[in-house]
Amino acid sequence: MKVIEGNLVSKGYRFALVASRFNELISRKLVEGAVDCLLRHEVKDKDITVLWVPGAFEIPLVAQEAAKNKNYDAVICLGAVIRGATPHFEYVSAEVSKGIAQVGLAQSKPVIYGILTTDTIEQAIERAGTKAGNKGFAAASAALEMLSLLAEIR
Ligand code: INI
Repeated sequence: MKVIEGNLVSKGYRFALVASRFNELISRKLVEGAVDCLLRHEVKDKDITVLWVPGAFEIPLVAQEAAKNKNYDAVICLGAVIRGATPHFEYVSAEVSKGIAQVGLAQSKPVIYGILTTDTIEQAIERAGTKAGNKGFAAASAALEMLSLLAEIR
């Protein structure tokens, strides 16, 4: 049996974080969590670029530009889509999920989905550095693992 799996060791990789200003209180915490994870896995500060977009809906386009760019090995998408009184949530969350998946496949690079989709602000806060951890940290960890796994396979 042969098992191939990634580790969390960065080998000089460069990361683009694409973050949404909408629900910025939450997004900033996700960015902080992702940066914390990367720095603690010995990624250099100069190898992290944060790209702010207006809202989650705009994330896929900028993620695509970043993924196409040879200066970035992985793209980490961060934001929070929180359900409101209208169907807006459904449209934004559907598009951002589909768009991020498409970019990763089209560019053959890790494009990580660190988007919270929650019913309430409280649920988002819980996942942005309080009792349910920090989804930004987990997204950065997934990026490291995917880079290592892809390097092994390739
Ligand atoms: N953008 C978000 O990032 N989160 C949300 O919860 C959200 N809601 O619910 O409206 C949201 N809307 C803005 C959207 O992403 C676009 O920026 C806007 O529609 C302009 O295209």
